[in-house]
Amino acid sequence: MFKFVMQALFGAMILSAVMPVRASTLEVDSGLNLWLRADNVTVLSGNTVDSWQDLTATGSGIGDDTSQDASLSDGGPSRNTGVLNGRPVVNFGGQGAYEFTGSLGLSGAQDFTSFVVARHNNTPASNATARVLQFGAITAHNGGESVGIDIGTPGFRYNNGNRLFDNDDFSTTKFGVGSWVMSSPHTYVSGEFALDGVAGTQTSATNGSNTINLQDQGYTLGKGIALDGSNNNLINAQVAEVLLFDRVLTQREYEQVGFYLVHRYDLDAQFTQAPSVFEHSLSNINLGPAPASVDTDVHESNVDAFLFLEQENLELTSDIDVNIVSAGSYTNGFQSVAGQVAAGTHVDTYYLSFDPVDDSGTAYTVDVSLEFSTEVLGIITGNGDLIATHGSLGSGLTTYNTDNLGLDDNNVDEVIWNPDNRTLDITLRVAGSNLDQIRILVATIPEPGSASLLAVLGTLLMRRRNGSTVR
Ligand SMILES: [Ca+2]
Ligand SMILES: [Ca+2]
Ligand SMILES: [Ca+2]
Repeated sequence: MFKFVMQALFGAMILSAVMPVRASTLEVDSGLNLWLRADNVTVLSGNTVDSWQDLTATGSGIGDDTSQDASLSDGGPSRNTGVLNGRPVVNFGGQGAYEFTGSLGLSGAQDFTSFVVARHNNTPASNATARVLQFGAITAHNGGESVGIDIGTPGFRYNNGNRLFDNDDFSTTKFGVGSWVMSSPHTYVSGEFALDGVAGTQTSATNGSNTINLQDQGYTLGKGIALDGSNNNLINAQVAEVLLFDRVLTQREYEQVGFYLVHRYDLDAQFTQAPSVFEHSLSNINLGPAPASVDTDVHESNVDAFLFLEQENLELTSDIDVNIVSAGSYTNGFQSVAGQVAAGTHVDTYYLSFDPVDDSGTAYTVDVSLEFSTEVLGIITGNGDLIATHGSLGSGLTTYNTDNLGLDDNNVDEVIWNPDNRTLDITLRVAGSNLDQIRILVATIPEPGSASLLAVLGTLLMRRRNGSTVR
């Protein structure tokens, strides 16, 4: 009731809590040219899949924002519902496949990263050249100017050569997440395959120094194109999702995409390195490179706070003074040191900033709820304590304000650290040209194998209680 009164006073009109929709979110879309999911297919008569929609379609605002939908080129594939964690798959029976002929936006000596979630219908050995994706010279079908991404014996095939891997293949009993990464110098040596986040071991390479040199003529899905233009390497497998980026992802981005797929399909795979946001309803969040500045009047909004990741997996080299160190409800004492996070602890640091556009003196209030995937260890709310830790805990990429920026003992600013040690409910009130900023230290996600994977996959979940749903 107190918050309702304050919000009414300050003009924030939305009263009800905004609960997030629990759905997996892909956090990496820069350079994403093609994104196919089996729940986005057009189904004609029976279960036959007529076309498979590219989720980066024109108007989506995702990735290349260009439609490259796959059209059925031969009969056969069907959509089977409820196969994988309740989600559908497209089932290729070894007879039908898809094509898109047109510009895909990849050409020449090209970096790329592709992810595929798939399972074989029969033994991989009997389908060794099964080709889930081929892109390049699709209409000219010049085999030297396209690349095949294979899931039988997994690897790359292009330009009269190949690089193949022994990674137990994609199974008939378990869906796997395959990833194919091509980087400079764009020879077979620089093509890397991994299954379920584990790097494959090369078993053979033919003409390994040949470089990739793509013609930009589209792609085939579930088959390859032979030199005479006929189909080859048709797959007999189920495919849930395909992503193709026109670049090499950072390690962090790679882990985030893997995380997304594992979470979406409830898979057993080792993408555990990066904290990530799977579900949230706030747009003002930045887990990529830190911003250049959070100084006064840079990231402004009258209704939103802004959160970004400052550092991850930072080992503290000294004890860090914090103003809140345990669960409770706090409305004052924000400038007092309440405890420490000990040297040697590995932390991720986040910075939350509220900076209204209107600096005239009108007061603005926001309520923010954060749910982290790991435990909160301490919160810095004091002006001097924030400034003292900009250098050690902040981002080296970011310019910070160095004066009045901590929380106030005015009984409006409030931090509720909930007993689960993962969720925070925070109220910030700012008037004039001031800022409310706090720094949050959370435990770094453990390395693979050191803790229950699914326990930490969960969420860094963010919702804004007094604002409209963003997505
Ligand atoms: Ca596209
Ligand atoms: Ca301002
Ligand atoms: Ca304040």
